[in-house]
Amino acid sequence: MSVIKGKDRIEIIPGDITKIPADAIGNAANSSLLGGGGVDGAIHRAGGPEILAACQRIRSRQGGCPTGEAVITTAGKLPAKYVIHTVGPVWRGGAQDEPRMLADCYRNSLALAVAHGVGTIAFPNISTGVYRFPKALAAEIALRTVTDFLAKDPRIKKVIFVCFDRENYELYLQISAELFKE
Ligand code: AR6
Repeated sequence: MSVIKGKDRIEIIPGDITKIPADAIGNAANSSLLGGGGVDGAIHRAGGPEILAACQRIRSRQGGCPTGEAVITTAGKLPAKYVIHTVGPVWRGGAQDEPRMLADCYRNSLALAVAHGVGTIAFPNISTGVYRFPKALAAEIALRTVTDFLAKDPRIKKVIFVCFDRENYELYLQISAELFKE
């Protein structure tokens, strides 16, 4: 019997996550859930006001989203079905539990994806823009956390890391080659 391990279900591509027709795309949001710049701004702009309206309903229910946690909404006009909004940690030097909080973003997003029957999910490089998380460390955490999750849970069929900037794309290729070498 062949066991499909985590790494076989991971893809790394350059590009814009708003264009990806996955079941779900991740958003690097902030705890207000009211939108912002970077990938968050791009998702709200391209997906239209339905996404913000859904975020506002979540806010009135639970008052925002704490760092490391995730919430799910419609993807509005995007080709994806859902947006999973997660709040990455702001990098403050690394001694404030930032690595664990970043891993929590990926784990909690994947758990929410599974709960909604998502088969394919695309992630941006959470926290590596405005929140200044060092890109190489963030890539290693993202790849390790997702691979570990996939190895234990067969329900997610594919995770696509969508790298908007060339530096992240090259780091993901390089770090995945190191992590996954036989
Ligand atoms: N598709 C994929 N990735 C993108 C796109 C895109 N269209 N646009 C940017 N990126 P950032 P953060 C990449 O700053 O660091 C927002 O204002 C970008 O190259 O979007 O988690 C929120 O509201 C970078 O690698 O998110 C929060 O306040 C990555 O997305 C705050 O920024 C993350 O950069 C969150 O900061």
